[in-house]
Amino acid sequence: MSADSSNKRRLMSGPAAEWSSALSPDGARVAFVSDGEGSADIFVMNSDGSGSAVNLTGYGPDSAQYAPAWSPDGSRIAFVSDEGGLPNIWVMRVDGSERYSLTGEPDKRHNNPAWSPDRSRIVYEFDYSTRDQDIEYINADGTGKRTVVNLSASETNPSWSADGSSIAFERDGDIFIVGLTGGEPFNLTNSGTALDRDAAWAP
Ligand SMILES: [Ca+2]
Ligand SMILES: [Ca+2]
Repeated sequence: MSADSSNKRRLMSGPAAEWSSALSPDGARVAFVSDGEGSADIFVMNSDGSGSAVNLTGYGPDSAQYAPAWSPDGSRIAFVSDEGGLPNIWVMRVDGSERYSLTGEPDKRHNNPAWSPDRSRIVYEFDYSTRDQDIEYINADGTGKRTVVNLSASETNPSWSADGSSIAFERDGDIFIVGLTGGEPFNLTNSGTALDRDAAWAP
């Protein structure tokens, strides 16, 4: 797909809504969410539009799967699923096999997973209570859960720095950075009323 919008190509067509698209690390495939088969599911297809989209989460017509995040080596996808309870962070291979609940707390809400650059950990939002999300990370094998940030109000949309030493997140319309070795979160934008959204690290 070129930057020229005249060359944009729709990957799927029809009445279903698609959202939350994520390119694979090599750019060859795209994961996205569609409700075209009755509930939110994660599909993968070639980013050049060839072939057809494959539904990786067609199990359980009543459960929602969304927020796909590719592992840095492109072998796995972390995602959110409410299979068996409230939304948790799950991991599957890119063919949909070997899925498991990473966070394993069906009575708590989780959202927005992101892999560490060495793919050993996944950071995510943990919904301590309404309007008070916190940031946690967990090892990719489900061990070593740890709180990264637990402030009043909501910390959301975490992402890792390229060297894996820090995490960026949003809070009250600003972008903060926190080191994993401790210390206070640093307000990067401190913009008062302006809303700063969707922090992303330079590669
Ligand atoms: Ca589903
Ligand atoms: Ca909080």
